[in-house]
Amino acid sequence: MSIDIGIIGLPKSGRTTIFNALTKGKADTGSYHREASAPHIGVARVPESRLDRLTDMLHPKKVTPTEVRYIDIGASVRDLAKDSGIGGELLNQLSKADTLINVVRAFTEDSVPHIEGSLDVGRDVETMNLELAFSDLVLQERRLEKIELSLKGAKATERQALFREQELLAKLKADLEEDIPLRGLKLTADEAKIIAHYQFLTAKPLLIVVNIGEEQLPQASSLEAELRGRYSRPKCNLIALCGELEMELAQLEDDAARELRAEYGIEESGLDRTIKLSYELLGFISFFTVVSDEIRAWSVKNGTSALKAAGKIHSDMERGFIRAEVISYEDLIKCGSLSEARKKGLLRLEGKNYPVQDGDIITFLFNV
Ligand SMILES: Nc1nc2c(ncn2[C@@H]2O[C@H](COP(=O)(O)OP(=O)(O)OP(=O)(O)O)[C@@H](O)[C@H]2O)c(=O)[nH]1
Ligand SMILES: [Mg+2]
Repeated sequence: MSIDIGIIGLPKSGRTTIFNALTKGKADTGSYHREASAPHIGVARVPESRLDRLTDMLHPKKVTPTEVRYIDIGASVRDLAKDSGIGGELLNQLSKADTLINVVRAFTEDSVPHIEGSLDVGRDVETMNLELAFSDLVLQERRLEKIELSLKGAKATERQALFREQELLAKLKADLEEDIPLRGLKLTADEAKIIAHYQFLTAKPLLIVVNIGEEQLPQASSLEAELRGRYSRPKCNLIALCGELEMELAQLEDDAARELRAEYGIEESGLDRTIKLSYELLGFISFFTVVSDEIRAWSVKNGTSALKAAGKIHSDMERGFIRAEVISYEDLIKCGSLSEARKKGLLRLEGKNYPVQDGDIITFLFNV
């Protein structure tokens, strides 16, 4: 399973630079006319220091981290929403993303002017929010028209469901028109189910990545704190980083990157923070499995039961689930090995309803 993150933002905000940094890629930046039909897609491992530590301790033959897939669509969401051809296809890809990153430009570069002619983080955040809302409104209106048509010929049994959907869509539309993104709404489980397949863009968690220039790095944390105070919302957070420097760092070996980061006074890689915050927004946690010389990291939503977690690995494991043998990451590190942990009685047996905890090391016992 991989997690999909869609990268959006205004032109020349540094989207492709940040995509390259995140994926250690080398996609062309600064290209003025790119084929709208060819988004950049790249895969990166989710940085997970606990996985590294477990690897050092258990010396497995194989280590499998979780993966994240980044998509830099390189086009305006508003334009895509109007287009039903190639644009529709691109929008479709964006709709499949689990979460979005909005790159907002704060760097100055005279050779590449900002498309609006000036820098204004607040204005650009708002512009993207409007583009996302616009796209959702187009979808809602199309669906509402279809419902009207279907209602004409619908049987009594179908009408109920159509009315419920109509009512809900009208409510969401009114909220959007009041500038309330769907991600901030408290929906009932029933409502969430009705709209899940629309994959509305404003329903997705959003991380605003403010792309600062190198000269702003000394003030990066205070700037970030200030902007976060202003623009963070439910399921919407903000981070400030220098895309260009992060791209350079991403091409270096770990040690060299650490040294350079220290020179700039950057404590933690901006990329690691980006993915961590995206995970937080999604409410994702990690658990680990150790099976025949392979250590593997898995991502699930916080609150996932042991049974469903087993199903992530293999449907047989869910079907034939017996028990889960669980130890917390901290306990395993203290013991130094699984056999030592077993001797000390620290391996717990948990049933199918056990809510998996972040950092759990789990062995599933199953029977097929
Ligand atoms: N000085 C400076 N320049 C940057 C920074 N980030 C990006 N740039 C430059 O800004 C230009 C645009 O960057 P891209 O990453 O291509 O931005 P984009 O949003 O993908 O742009 P388009 O897809 O072409 O609209 C490039 O020339 C980058 O080198 C930065 O942090 N500082
Ligand atoms: Mg680009």
